[in-house]
Amino acid sequence: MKKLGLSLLTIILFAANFAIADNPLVRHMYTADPTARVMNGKLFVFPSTDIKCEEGKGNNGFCMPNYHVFSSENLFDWTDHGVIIDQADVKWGVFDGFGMWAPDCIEKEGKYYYYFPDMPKDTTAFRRIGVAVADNPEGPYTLENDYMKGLDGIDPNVFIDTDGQAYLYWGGGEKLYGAKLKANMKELASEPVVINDLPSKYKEGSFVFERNGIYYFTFPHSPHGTEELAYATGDNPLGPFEYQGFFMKRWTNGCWTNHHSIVEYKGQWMVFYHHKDISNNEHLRSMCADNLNFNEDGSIQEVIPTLRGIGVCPATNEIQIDRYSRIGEKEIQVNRIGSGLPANWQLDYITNDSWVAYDRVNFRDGNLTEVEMNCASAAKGGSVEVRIGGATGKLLAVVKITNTGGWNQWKTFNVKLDKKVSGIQNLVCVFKGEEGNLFNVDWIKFK
Ligand code: FUB
Repeated sequence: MKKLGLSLLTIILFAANFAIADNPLVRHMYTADPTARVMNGKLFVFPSTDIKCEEGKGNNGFCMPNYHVFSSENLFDWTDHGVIIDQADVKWGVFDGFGMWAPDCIEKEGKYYYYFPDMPKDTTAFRRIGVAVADNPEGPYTLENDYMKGLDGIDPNVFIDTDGQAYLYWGGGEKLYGAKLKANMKELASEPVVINDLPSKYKEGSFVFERNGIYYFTFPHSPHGTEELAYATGDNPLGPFEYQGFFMKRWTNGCWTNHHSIVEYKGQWMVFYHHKDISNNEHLRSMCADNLNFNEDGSIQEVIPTLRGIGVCPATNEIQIDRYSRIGEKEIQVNRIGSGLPANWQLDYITNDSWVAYDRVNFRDGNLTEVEMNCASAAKGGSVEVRIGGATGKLLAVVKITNTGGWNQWKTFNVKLDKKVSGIQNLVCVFKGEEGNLFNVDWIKFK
């Protein structure tokens, strides 16, 4: 077994608090295939990493060199704990294969078991699955010297049943597989079985969980070309399962993959998934999350992906209202500010009487007295009615915006609040002015 020499150093170098939330969750790098797990009372997310491919590298257009881990307690501020496993650390893997596809990690008896696919040096398969073990979710992880025996394929997923028995699932193609794991979590304890009665066509990315005695076998599936998130249910971790249909529609704007995990945190179920929000390139993906709800009979309600995502935003943050929850009838465009990372967006082409709502802002105990907005305008400007509840809800303040010298010349405007506001509220900004485009908005913040 090899201790990761890189890990401690990279944890120290990269560990930084990125006060970001909404969707996508991480904006300073590309993250795909997120597995979310509750560990030590926090939510940890184990995604893969997308980078731009040099010619001839990686497979299927993906170049994936390493794994980071992220955590959050409030679902709003995410900490990047840095690289926990790099392709160069995997003894049995091609050191520059860029084949570190979707991973998973699970806690058992105080140890954290990390499962990942990599291209094997011995060329016996497209991908083999490796294991690394740590005392903490954020590492350092100790890698096994060799890959797991008796299986090959992509997208490992682990599930531990209420009786303590662990299962491994994997595969991509027409078939997905599962098997019991030994107590050491590093070897199969049973022959792999094909998960039965799933629809034909390409499937991958299994994610299994149990709720109220129902075992959910969830998976990305491509009956119509690109992947929708679908599920089947059963009474046992290895089936038989009955196919139930999709719970998240496929992307229709040119992102072939989706890959997800489902977790309950502080009483709310959520689905973590990926899209190409920042890059508009299906090989440079970004992880997102949204709430997920069940019907009385245990069926999963359709999840409609949002910009707003999960979590409560502190009113004192730079609130990115371009990640709005709702928008009025009048169109407002959302465009990137610059093209580099970390990604940032603006509300663009704002006209009179348009509005956006940004749900779940925490105004705490009501001691905030001022509002600030970062705006740009090459026109006359206008004003922003800062309200809570709805577009005609309680008016907190009116912020006057003047010409700043250009549509990219950003300036902060501020005004005292006319009314006190406390607790968690839905914030609404109603835009007012004369004809044409008024101003652009980057963020709003309370002091
Ligand atoms: O990220 C590479 C591959 O794309 C994953 O392993 C699949 O699940 C799909 O998301």
